[in-house]
Amino acid sequence: MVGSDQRPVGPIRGALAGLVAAGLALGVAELVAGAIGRSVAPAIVVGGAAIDRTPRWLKEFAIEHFGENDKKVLLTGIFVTVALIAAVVGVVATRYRRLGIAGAALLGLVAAGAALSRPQSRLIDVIPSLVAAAVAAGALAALLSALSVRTSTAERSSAPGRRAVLVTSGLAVAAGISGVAGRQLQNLRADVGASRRALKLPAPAKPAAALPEGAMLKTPGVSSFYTKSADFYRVDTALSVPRLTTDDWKLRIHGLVGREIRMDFDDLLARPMIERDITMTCVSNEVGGNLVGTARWLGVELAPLLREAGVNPKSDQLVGTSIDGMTIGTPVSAVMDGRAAMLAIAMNGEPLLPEHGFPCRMIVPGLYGYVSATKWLVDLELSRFDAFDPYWVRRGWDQQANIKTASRIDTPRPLSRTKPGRIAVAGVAWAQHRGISKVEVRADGGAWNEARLSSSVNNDLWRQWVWEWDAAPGSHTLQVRATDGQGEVQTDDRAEPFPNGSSGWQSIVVTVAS
Ligand SMILES: Nc1nc2c(c(=O)[nH]1)N[C@H]1C(S)=C(S)[C@@H](COP(=O)(O)O)O[C@H]1N2
Ligand SMILES: [Mo]
Repeated sequence: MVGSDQRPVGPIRGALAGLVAAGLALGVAELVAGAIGRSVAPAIVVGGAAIDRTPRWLKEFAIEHFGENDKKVLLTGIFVTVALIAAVVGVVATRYRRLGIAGAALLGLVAAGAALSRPQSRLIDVIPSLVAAAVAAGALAALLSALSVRTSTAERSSAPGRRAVLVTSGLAVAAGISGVAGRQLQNLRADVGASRRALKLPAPAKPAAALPEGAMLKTPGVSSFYTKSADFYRVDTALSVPRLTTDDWKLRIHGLVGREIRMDFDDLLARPMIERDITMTCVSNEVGGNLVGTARWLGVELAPLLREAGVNPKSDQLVGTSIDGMTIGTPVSAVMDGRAAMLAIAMNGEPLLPEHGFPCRMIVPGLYGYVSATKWLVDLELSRFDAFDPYWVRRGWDQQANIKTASRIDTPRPLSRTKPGRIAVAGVAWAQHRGISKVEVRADGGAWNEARLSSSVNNDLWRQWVWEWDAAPGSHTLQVRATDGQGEVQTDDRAEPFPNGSSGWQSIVVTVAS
């Protein structure tokens, strides 16, 4: 392949060529994704396909070690991997030009396959990855030929020729510009920030009840009664937050109904709104964990809407689908039994944050999020449990899962050191839709002591609790357990989150200095 007017390209320059070609391919793909208005850039679809296939132990490991940064870690991992492969491909291409160029194109084809494998994918989703394949191959070929041209200066030194420098740096700059421009274009096409700012929230027809005296404890260290939206736990499979504006939002209610309903956001806003304080919990929450939060939700009551559609009595599962293809199945009976099941548009007095489902999500008190809380909701299908398995059920989680009674010690912190004397042991307890009637705490396996509870607001909410402990020097174990509104004591049977939520009493060790 190396002709008489060419010189071999060294491995370092080959690796650089591979990196620049990959960068340009990814940048141009962002532009194309922006142009077609779909969040299907190669790294996003590969990451999404990886999430779909991640084994449970790895998912749990990621949640445990990276928490809400799990998506950043995954994307960083993808970019580092792509960079390594691109560098290797570039080096290979210095010796086997055709093989290297084919390898570059193959990377893009793999991404195209990933794009097609995503739920809710469309054929056009392969375009950014196919373009990336062509750009990667073309750019690598161009870079290698520029690098291998003999010039009069290059003949005398090992310095790269002018053309090589120009082509390489030009393509590198083009990579950066196209990537940034692509992101901008995606923002312009669906300006969620502007859509959120423009949304005027209607006043609720049924406002939330005023909080009674003593609904919030003032004990330092205890979780605040309302969780700030920005601090609210986030759990979803969306590698890039779906961009859905109120203008683009549409909802279809169909399936086992008498009359299909289609509505846009104005139709939704025109309906009477309810407002309700509700504590949400993720099924992946470990004993003592923080995948739980409380907010004031505003939305359209779901039961009257479904009644308008006319629910066929054969339907027992309501399947919500999000714009990014997540499917979540909720028992129709729970939605219709009078609880505050809603299509929420606001959280804590503001339109939903994009990460929490803007512009519309489902909320059903009492059920874990994976069976109730579809974010970026666009489709509701009245179906049957024996006819359709949603995303997490296909991965082995239970079809139905009520939130289990749980209690958590917020203060003192596990393994902390304190001074002897009176110490406030405090935290929160929840048993949504049954309510909390009692919380008990004990030290070192002794007698249970009843904690003081914050006043009850509604049975879909957590309650804060506090118990004054006379702490003597030494190492101590503190344990907590709650009793729900039906008199059922929280079980001490330890269970992992899989397949229907964790259980067991939280137990922490603290040291009291002498
Ligand atoms: N579209 C979509 N909706 C979703 C999910 C998701 O992955 N995608 N995750 C669910 C899960 S498992 C939980 S616990 C809640 C979390 O909602 P939050 O992130 O607003 O706290 O959203 C639910 N709704
Ligand atoms: Mo969850």
